[in-house]
Amino acid sequence: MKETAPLIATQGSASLDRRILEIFRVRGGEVVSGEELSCLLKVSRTAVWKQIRTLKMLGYNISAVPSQGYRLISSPDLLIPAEITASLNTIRLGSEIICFRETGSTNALAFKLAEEGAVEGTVVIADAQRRGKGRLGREWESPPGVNLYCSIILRPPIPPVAAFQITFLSAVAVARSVTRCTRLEPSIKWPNDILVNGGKVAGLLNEMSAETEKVNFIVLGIGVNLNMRRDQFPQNLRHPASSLLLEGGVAINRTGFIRDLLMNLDALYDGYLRDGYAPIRDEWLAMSRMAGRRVRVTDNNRSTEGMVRGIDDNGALILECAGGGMERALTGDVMIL
Ligand code: BT5
Repeated sequence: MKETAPLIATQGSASLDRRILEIFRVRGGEVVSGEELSCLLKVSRTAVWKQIRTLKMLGYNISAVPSQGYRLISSPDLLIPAEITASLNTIRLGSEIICFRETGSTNALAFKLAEEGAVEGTVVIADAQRRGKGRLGREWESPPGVNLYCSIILRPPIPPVAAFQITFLSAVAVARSVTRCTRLEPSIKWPNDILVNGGKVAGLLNEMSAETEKVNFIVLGIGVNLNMRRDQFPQNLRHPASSLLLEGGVAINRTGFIRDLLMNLDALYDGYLRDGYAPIRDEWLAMSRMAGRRVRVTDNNRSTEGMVRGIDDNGALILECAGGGMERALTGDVMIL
């Protein structure tokens, strides 16, 4: 499949697949005739039949009842715009949703689209990534069919020094979704990991294009291990890693999760534009459960140990070191001791 070939094209609010699925949903499992579908959708019966055939190839179980019509029996957990936008209630996020069966990196693609002028709220999702990116040139393991890999374009009217606030905002959104979609208790590990029972279940990679005074755009890259199995993790991970399935014992519906995540991000972003960073910082601190813990921060070859006392207005971790002196860590990896 071509690098940029969408799984199903970008959703327009009126795409045929989405409208057919909506009709099936409203009818709640009833048979709908081809003629009625063609009337409601204002397309030919052949166009209806072709779209039904495409949906079946994607894994929708649609039965054709002779001389009566079609009935939707079950839907696959497919990351496609038609499913994600159903009952998606957002102000900015999801204005465009583009889904790929596979791509190199959703962040790389979203960055390119943003440079070409993609609107704020554009979401790029892939079922699998060949070169999923972590921070500092690291790799993000991205097998197909089990997880969420998405990148969201934002254009906040903020200076580049404030961009870290958006990273904190996205960590809070992911943690909220984990809480809502499971019975698990996530915690945020500075600066960008989401942990459950000490295992990393999600990572964030936010990339920015900026001028001296202003951000042009930020790409929020979010990878969440939803249904990844133990054998799908590589051996040599830096920190313990896990998935929501492994921790909670229950498979997570990917479409439901991304929908919830987009709604959380949207609400938090709207609040951020209105009320600023303080509420985000407070929620981040509450969810980080790091205050008062002893940690070691490693940045290149430098390592600092101390007790976490909070985060400052630049997103730096404030550490109280042996002897009582305070140190700030703005970048690096943190290990809880
Ligand atoms: C991150 O980097 O945690 C950021 C990950 C961001 C991934 C998303 S997926 C959608 C979007 N598109 C992209 O191309 N990227 C973003 P970092 O803190 O540097 O952690 C990377 C390290 O975590 C690796 O070096 C591995 O040790 C480990 N790792 C790799 N894959 C993992 C996985 N699936 N789950 C947990 N840990 C993983």
